[in-house]
Amino acid sequence: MMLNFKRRLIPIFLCVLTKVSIAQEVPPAVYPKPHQLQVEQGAIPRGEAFYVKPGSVNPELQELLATVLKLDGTKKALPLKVLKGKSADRRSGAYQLIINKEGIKIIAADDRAVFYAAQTLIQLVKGKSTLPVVSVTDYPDVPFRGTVEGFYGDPWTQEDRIAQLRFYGQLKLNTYIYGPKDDPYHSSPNWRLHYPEKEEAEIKQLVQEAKKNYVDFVWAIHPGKDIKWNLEDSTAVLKKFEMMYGLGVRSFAVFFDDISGVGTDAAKQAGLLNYIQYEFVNKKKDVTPLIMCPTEYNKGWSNPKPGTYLDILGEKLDPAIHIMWTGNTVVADITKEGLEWVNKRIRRPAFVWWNFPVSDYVRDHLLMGPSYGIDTDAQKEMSGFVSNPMDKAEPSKTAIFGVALYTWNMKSYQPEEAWVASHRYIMPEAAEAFQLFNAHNSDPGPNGHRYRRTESVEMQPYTLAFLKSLNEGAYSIADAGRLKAEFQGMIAAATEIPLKSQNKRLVEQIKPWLIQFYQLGKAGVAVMELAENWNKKSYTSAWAQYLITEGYLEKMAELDQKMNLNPYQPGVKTGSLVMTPFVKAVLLAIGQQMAAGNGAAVAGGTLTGDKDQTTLFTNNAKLKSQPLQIGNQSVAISPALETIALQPGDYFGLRLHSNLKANSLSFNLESPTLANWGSFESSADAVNWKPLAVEEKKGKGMASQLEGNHDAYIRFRNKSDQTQHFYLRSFKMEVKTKNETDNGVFVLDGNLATYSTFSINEPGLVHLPKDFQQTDLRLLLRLKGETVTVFSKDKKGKEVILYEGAADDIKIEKSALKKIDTLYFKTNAIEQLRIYEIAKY
Ligand code: LOG
Repeated sequence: MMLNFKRRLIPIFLCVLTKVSIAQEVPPAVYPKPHQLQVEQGAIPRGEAFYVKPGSVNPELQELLATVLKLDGTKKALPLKVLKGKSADRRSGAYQLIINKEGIKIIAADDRAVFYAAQTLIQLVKGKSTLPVVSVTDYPDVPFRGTVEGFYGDPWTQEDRIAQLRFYGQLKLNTYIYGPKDDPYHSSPNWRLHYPEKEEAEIKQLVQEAKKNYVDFVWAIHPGKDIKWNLEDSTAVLKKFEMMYGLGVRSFAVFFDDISGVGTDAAKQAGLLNYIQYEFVNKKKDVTPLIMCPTEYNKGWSNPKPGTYLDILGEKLDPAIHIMWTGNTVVADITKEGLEWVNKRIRRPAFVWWNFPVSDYVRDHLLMGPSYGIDTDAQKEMSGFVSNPMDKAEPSKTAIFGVALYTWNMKSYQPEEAWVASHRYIMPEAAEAFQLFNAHNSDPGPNGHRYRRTESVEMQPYTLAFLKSLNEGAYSIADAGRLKAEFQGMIAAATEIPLKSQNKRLVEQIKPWLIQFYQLGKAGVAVMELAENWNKKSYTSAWAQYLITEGYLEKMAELDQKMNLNPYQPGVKTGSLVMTPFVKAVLLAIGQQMAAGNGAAVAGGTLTGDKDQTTLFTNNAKLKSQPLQIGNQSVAISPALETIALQPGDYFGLRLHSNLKANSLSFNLESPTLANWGSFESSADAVNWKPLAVEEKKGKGMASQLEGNHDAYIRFRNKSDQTQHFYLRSFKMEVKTKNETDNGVFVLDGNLATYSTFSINEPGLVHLPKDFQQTDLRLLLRLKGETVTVFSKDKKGKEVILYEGAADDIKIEKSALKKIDTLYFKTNAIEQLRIYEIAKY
């Protein structure tokens, strides 16, 4: 990769030199892409001094322009003229920038537009020795563009937010909505209270920073969990807004998402918002239009019947107030048709709350892929578009960059192109490495919202082709080469990013994933080397390589247990859609071929994995796609963030793999009245159920007396005749393997994914079936340098040693196996050593 980069640098360097000599440089790309940018012949030297008529430009903007221009020219110098309020296009942010032999002219709709013209100018001259002769006509497609800090989990830090606001200014984003779910002063219990002094000072500072970057700092309140529809609470909201106004806030929002109970009443919500509109916004004069997030904020969760929630809002809510909308589901693509559907009901263009790249429902993943699935035909259907990002602010910039380009100039938006450009913009020091990392860290994995993203797009065809040929007993050199290079690229990228990136905060926030990515690169290189050796029929080195690959995968599993521990989706997943499964599939396929003996391909080329699986067991639509978290000794249903409604008779629980038995169950369903409406039950066949005794308080509790219960099904059921609401905070079972199985099962199953163990305390033993007694045998072990003694016993019970040593791959000749039906394994090792397979040579 490094070589590649250097090779590319040289021609660029030469081209700059030649261009300078004819006094014309190609201006760099401007982001977001201007609507019109015309470059003409000629250039003005950067050293040229410009004259600014005193008082004609606001001092802060003059200071900004002075970072790239000399503005100390006399009256005779070329003029820099700013004509504010003179633009034909009245939209906030619309500007014209004209640079030619007569000087520089900025014609702008407002101060924000002057600021944007300056941003364009800065990008045009950055790193250049001349000013181009250009004429730019530019304006935003979407009036309100930016982000909503609206996720669950650790809110962004002050530094993160300041860095974001600067990033927004440079990319012409004008909206930042402050609404972190886990700020208790934004939501319950403290939405009625003053912020503590420290937080007040921080918000003040943010408002100032936002102002400098022409970003509206929108402060949102989330009162719906415990609001009472009376004058006291309406006044409480108003009072809180007054407090925030006192800190400098001039933009406000009210969120009613993810609540249940009385707070969800559309007419009451509209009443409160209208009250704020009349008593606050209209009176203040300098407050921007209110924004509200409805309770039914996506099509999937809204009542389709005419005259219900959304229609009530549409009819009652003051037309000046914006209504947010996440699309057809919570996490969804944004389509013109989808927006048309809701706009009809709410009687205004929706203000889009795009739940990307937010990762609060898949906390073990990063969403670093392109911003795609947003309709470039939907400009007229939206009044605003904000992205809900990850709790990791810096890495979220990749997606936000795309949103900036999309909302400014929708028709020209190309997701892939924007994504590639974002890497150069965000991490110029290691752009290619960053892109490679991001390419393999984009899919959220299976999740309750059923939202998926493409991942490893470039590599996927190679992985498919390689696996196909492998399963046909062949080996594709070209595919292997490309894949191995990619895995080496991963190792290099994981090393290069922390070394070269100037953005230490970004590196810190993706660090667990970088560590995991490095391991994946190692595992990938090892598995490709295994394939190489296996193809060359060097079986012994192939077995060594098998163990090395497996070692890296085990290391990944270990890191997944140790890093990013959170109660929702703990762990760190990388390359989880394509590259990690690929490594595992190659290992499995070659392992199967090895176990089959003689390196012959398995008939038909298909793998016989274990069909039996632990599964979620439910009849509730909202819970159906909730993934499971399967650990070594535990199974949990991935927690959900929103309230869940359980109809009478609805249930959810787990069905265990036939090889597992339950040890204990722990749960937290956050319902104070749980005992009155719910019951825990177990069953062997999902037909006959018996009650399960639990200790429970306010919906939280345990069933620890599961000893002796071998039932495969455990569930929780709504036994009442009413719909009940609860939160799925946790539902977890500790499990044990039923270990009565004969050792021989694992060692003779033709599957290298299973194995038996032995140690100094537990010698091993394998009964050999008839057909294994008349042939040379190959023993595949993992000894980690320890010594094994393989022996049989004669009629008198005396040990007959067949092998003694530390080799992982042992051949035992047919001649030594006469009349032997049992192999014994012993060692002095304390650690458990493994017998993977006994195969026929
Ligand atoms: C929440 C939001 C959360 C997001 C993704 C909205 C309007 N509300 O399901 O806080 O970050 O989904 O998990 C939401 O999207 N609820």
